[in-house]
Amino acid sequence: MQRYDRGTALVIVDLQNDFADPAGSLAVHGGGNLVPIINAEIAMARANEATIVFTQDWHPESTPHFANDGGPWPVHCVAGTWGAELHPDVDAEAATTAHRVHKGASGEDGYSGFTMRDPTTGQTTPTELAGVLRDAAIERLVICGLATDYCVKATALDAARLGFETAILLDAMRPVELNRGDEQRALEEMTAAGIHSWSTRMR
Ligand code: VGL
Ligand code: ZN
Repeated sequence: MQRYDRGTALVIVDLQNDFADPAGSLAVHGGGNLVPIINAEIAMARANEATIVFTQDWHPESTPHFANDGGPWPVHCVAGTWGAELHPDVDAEAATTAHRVHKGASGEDGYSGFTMRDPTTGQTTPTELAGVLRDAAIERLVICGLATDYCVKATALDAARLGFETAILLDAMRPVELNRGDEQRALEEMTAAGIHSWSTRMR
């Protein structure tokens, strides 16, 4: 089965230095190993005229998302810093030409590429992602990246809710696993939402 075509988008979640580089402030174990795997997906997606989208965590210096301000996370992916850049080994053509969705720029702490959540009111607002995909007549999404139990999960659940036929690439994602079992629970939640679990080795 052909994974990519014009009606499909490859959504690469938060493949940024702070998550994917061992020196990143929220380094995900094995995150850097994903880069060559995801580059192969990018090549396949491009060869079959699929749309490619990167999401990027894009925080202000101070936000309730960060431990300094009462949140769960160390400072990471501050807009415009090294940590917020895509990993330098990401396919250069895709990194320059693919659409990028920056999330959190106004201090929102949502994890999904589709929605942002105001940390004080709890209100969610959409990002441009759904519009970008609809404008390109996308019906199917293949999602990978970092991290399985936060931004990949939130993005995939929103995608399914919005009616996209959604699959995740199990060997092209890694969990934060703040609590033991988070990865497993995330995978179960996604399966229950009708999201397909694929591997990059399936052709
Ligand atoms: C993420 C924790 C905090 C993610 C983002 O990309 O999964 N995790 N911010
Ligand atoms: Zn974040």
